[in-house]
Amino acid sequence: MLRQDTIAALSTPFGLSGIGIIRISGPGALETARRIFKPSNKNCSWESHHLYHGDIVSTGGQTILDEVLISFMRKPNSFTGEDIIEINCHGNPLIIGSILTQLQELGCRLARPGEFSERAFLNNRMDLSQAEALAAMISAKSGKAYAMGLSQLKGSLTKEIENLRSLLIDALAGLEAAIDFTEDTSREKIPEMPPQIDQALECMQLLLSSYRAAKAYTEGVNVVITGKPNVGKSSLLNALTGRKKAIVTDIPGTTRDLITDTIHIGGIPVNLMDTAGIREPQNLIEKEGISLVWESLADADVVIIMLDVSKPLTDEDRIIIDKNQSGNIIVAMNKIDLPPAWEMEANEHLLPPGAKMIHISAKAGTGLDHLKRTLIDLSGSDENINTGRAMITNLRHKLAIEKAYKNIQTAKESIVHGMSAEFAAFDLREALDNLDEITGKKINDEILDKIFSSFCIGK
Ligand SMILES: Nc1nc2c(ncn2[C@@H]2O[C@H](COP(=O)(O)OP(=O)(O)OP(=O)(O)O)[C@@H](O)[C@H]2O)c(=O)[nH]1
Ligand SMILES: [Mg+2]
Repeated sequence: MLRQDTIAALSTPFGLSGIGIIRISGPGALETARRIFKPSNKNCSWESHHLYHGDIVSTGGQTILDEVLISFMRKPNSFTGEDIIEINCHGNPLIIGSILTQLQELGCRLARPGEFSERAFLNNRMDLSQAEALAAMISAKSGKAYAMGLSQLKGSLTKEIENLRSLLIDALAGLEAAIDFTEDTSREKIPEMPPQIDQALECMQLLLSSYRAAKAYTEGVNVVITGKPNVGKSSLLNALTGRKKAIVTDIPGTTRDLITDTIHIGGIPVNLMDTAGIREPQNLIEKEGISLVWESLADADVVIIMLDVSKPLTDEDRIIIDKNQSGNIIVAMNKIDLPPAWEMEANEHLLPPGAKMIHISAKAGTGLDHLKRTLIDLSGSDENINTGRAMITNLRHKLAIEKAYKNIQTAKESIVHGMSAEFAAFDLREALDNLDEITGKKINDEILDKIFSSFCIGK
């Protein structure tokens, strides 16, 4: 269904640059271009997918606003499936602003975030998972995340969902034969287990297990550094980032706020968070800082508990260890450049189960490579990940697959328990609906709006 209005937006970043690209999409795109563009060659025939040189002029035609290259992409062979005009003008916000104002005077509306992609989806140029892949590529924080987005844009996930759909449709056909039999004979026929059910469950398990590895590359790993005051948390943040991001002093309670920075280890974005030292707060500011630490610990993928080997263990250390008993934990024994005041070996029973112990000196830089490798090992990432295969990289898709998985399991159970085929058929249809949310075959407008409004303007 083609939209009636014509939209325009800058598709390149708003700032000083060599060129800026303004995109116009909709039924009025070509007519608008004719009124604003004065070709340098009189034979401008507006052939689709050709580039023309000339000037953008004010609507009266008296003032030249810029010298540009302009192209026309005739529907349906364009990104949105509508007529598109692209103006390559000079990248000065003043020029871009005046061209956009002219376009509005000629009846174009400024595009909302993601509106070009939304039109591409609504005009069946791509499915929803592909449109989301585009947004993910634009905001990718690592090369692998970009490659995963590209593979999804090329249809790897779409194909896998199609494959799952056909397995479920075949399974449904088998079950519906049993239902028809009952209607014909008034005798209940016990349905047989369609083999496609286990095949579908297996495919979905693979997809779901790809999510954790993909997430490390797409969203990064959230690492929180915690410990009592003065153990060297801020020193560690600075040592890992190579920047003086956090203030380091020998005064306990130096850090009050959460201080974050991102580094890349083996292509994985690692979001580091330095925190206030945990102890009985001595004032309101410190109290607020410490309550932020407890919140950030709840969202951490990996927690680094720092201990100072040069001073005896205290109750404050024990409280922090007690509060971090599960999850991915690294215990960083810091200040190994100083004489030790205690031996970890004698206190190993105090450590959280499964925690990795690493000896470091944040000041001297000792043990940091070991620490980085351990962070990556705990991130769930897979260096040899095949970014070309279908993967789940997006939480919305993961939740939809999980729902569909549950539907299929329920269908399987009702067949195992000899229940009427109608029950299993109902659950399989629910599973299909959940899968269709991923590609957008079936999705409500509110969710669509939410998805596209998170895209950037001009895409
Ligand atoms: N010798 C030695 N000193 C260190 C090491 N790491 C940190 N320090 C020193 O320990 C003191 C405290 O370091 P910070 O990094 O500020 O400690 P913190 O854990 O962030 O402290 P708060 O912000 O108060 O919670 C500073 O004087 C650092 O120079 C280390 O590996 N060896
Ligand atoms: Mg600090």
